Amino acid sequence: MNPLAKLMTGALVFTSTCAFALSVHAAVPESSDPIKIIDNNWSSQKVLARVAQQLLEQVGYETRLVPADSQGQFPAMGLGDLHLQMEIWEGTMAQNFDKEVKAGRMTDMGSHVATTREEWWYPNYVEEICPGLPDWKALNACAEKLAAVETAPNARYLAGPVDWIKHDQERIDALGLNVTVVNAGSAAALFGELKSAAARKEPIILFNWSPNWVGAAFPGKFIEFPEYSPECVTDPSWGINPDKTYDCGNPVGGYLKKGAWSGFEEKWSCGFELIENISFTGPMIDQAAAMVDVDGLSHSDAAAAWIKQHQQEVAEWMPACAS
Ligand code: TMO
Repeated sequence: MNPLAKLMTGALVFTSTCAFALSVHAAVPESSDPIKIIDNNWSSQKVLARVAQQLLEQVGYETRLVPADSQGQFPAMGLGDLHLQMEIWEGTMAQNFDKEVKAGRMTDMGSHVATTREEWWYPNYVEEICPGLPDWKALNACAEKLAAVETAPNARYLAGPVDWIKHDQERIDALGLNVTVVNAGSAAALFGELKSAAARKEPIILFNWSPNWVGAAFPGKFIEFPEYSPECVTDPSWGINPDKTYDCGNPVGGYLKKGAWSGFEEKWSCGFELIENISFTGPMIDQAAAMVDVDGLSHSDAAAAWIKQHQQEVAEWMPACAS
């Protein structure tokens, strides 16, 4: 075969391969409707939602970030009004998420490598004020030392914003704790109080979680409540209080999942594959939060910097259909 004929045969094979590929896989994006990604109210979620957004846009999708609260987001995803959540925390969201998955309205897109804990927490110096911590049984004996003017003689517990439903009051009742819950207005307010209390070594007990940037900046511990079991929150007879639910702590080693509207896979199938492949480690989540809360980047700049820092993992997450 002369060189020209050879080239032409090659071109023909190339063209027909492409045509075949196109007839099997719809072009990306399969739909130009925007993928509505949920934007919650804590830093790692905001950054990693934008990481997902920037990666989906790289592949060719239209996206929107839509603010939603931790509980209302699930019925909205079930209805298809919202489409994607990158951080589903077992300790705050399992019940509402499971309900949508069981009804077939949401898809469980798998767990990240990272495991999670969401619990009452204190900076280490509080042990000097309340010996016996981290055991929860130490709390009542030092309630007055952990009190604030508005809670005395009860200890003050600084919880997160109200949409992070934590059932703190149920737990306080079930375990007979002399503690009053005060809700912070935002994650920034929560950790702002920690910062000023720690600067003056004042007692503080507050909600915290892991992975997060806080543990690296302020050494501290979670309070150890009776071990969590799913029956603890459904069966009053389970646990040390035979008449009440929530006589236990939050899950230790809880899951962190991705979840989507059940119609996502059919409508944006290549994007679905991409999200399925994504798996965050604990340190990846710590970094996402620290870029904003410690380094002061905006959420979208942090997402872009995060993607740069994790180029190798990102390349591995990109599915074949994206190229
Ligand atoms: C859902 N959160 C990480 C704030 O506990």
